[in-house]
This record gives sequence, structure tokens and C-alpha cells, in this order.
Amino acid sequence: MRITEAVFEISAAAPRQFPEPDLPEIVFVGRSNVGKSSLLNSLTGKRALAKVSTTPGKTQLINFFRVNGCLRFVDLPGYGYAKVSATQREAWSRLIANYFNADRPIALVLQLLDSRLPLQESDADNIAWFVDAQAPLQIVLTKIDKLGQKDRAHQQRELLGAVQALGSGSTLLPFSALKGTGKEELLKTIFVAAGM
Ligand SMILES: Nc1nc2c(ncn2[C@@H]2O[C@H](COP(=O)(O)OP(=O)(O)O)[C@@H](O)[C@H]2O)c(=O)[nH]1
Ligand SMILES: [Mg+2]
Repeated sequence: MRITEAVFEISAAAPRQFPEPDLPEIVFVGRSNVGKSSLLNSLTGKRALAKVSTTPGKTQLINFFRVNGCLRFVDLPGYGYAKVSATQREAWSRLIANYFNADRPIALVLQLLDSRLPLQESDADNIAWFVDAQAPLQIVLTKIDKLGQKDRAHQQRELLGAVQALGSGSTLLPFSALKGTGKEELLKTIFVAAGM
């Protein structure tokens, strides 16, 4: 499975700007700096599809991309950045709630976790919420190239335990935008979820 076409549709600040819910949606969620833009660029083969940024926490918009003309990528703004104000944090929560309450055709939620870190509270909150909402969930461990074999096995064990404790049956999919690790498996997971 390959992505042959990825077209930016809209940056939406409010539900009225969301595209018609006419395609299965793959939702990308993660803390700022987790590697979400890099992952999107790697999957689509487009370097500048999602801007790779070194100043996280700025965007409060949901980006929609039409992929292969038959599915939609939904890039949610990053969260968990320490320097954002309480007001910005609330705006994030409202926007996200607007999306998940809008009755969208969600085929899969990809929750990105930094493979080097223990499960963060904000990530745990999200995962618990997705489990409760019975959303189709796949957890992706980013920047896996930064870990050696031993740390990688250790982190996978720790994170799997933490995720299972939240009631999720998701596997952990290791990914590296740098090396391309896990790219094929992730693409397959996406297309299968979308029924393709
Ligand atoms: N080594 C390594 N670095 C990565 C990887 N993915 C992202 N990064 C780096 O992590 C930082 C944040 O990446 P970015 O994609 O902008 O994260 P975002 O804030 O979640 O969109 C950047 O400096 C990237 O170059 C990866 O797979 N391997
Ligand atoms: Mg980004």
C-alpha cells in the first residue's frame, strides 16, 4: 500500500470549517514535539506537507488532508507543551472535543508516544478517553531510532503495561521517520482500518 497523493484541504478552527464527512478519517494525535509532522511527511512522501517545527505548541488548528482521493488524514494540534497558557489549553480541549463530538467517520486514531519517555499524564488522559469512547486506536512509538536494542525492549514493555492498564488492547507500533522503520506496517494498518 502506498500514498500516491496527499492534498492539503483546510486548517479548521471550528466545526463549520470541517470538510464534508464523506471519507474515512485517520486521526493523528500526540504531544508537541512527539514527531507528528515528521511522521506525516514520511508517510506521504511529502517533505513539507506538515511543517516540521522546532517551536511547538503554536498551532491550534485541525489540518485536513485528502489522501489517494479515498481517505482523509486529520492532524490534531499537539498538546502538553509546558509553556502554553491555561486559555490555550482550554482552546485545545474545546477544539478536540468539537472534532470528536462531530460524528465524523473515524476509521482509526493514531496516538503517538515518544518511545524514550514514560507514559505522560496527558497521553494517559487521551488514551483513557479513546478507550471509553471505544474509538479504534493504534499506538505508535516515535523516534525509535534513538533507542538501542536493550532500551527499546525495556521501553516497549513499560509502555505496553501502562497502555494495557488503561484498558487499551492496542499494540505498540515502533516508528522512525528518520530511518523509515515501521512505515510499511503503519501504512498497512491505516489502509486496513479504512477498509482498503
Ligand atoms: N531521530 C529522530 N528524530 C525525529 C524523528 N521524528 C521527529 N524527529 C525530530 O523531533 C523534533 C520534532 O519533530 P516534529 O515532527 O516537528 O514534531 P511535532 O511537534 O510532533 O510535529 C524535530 O527536531 C524532528 O527532527 C525520528 O523518527 N527520529
Ligand atoms: Mg508539528
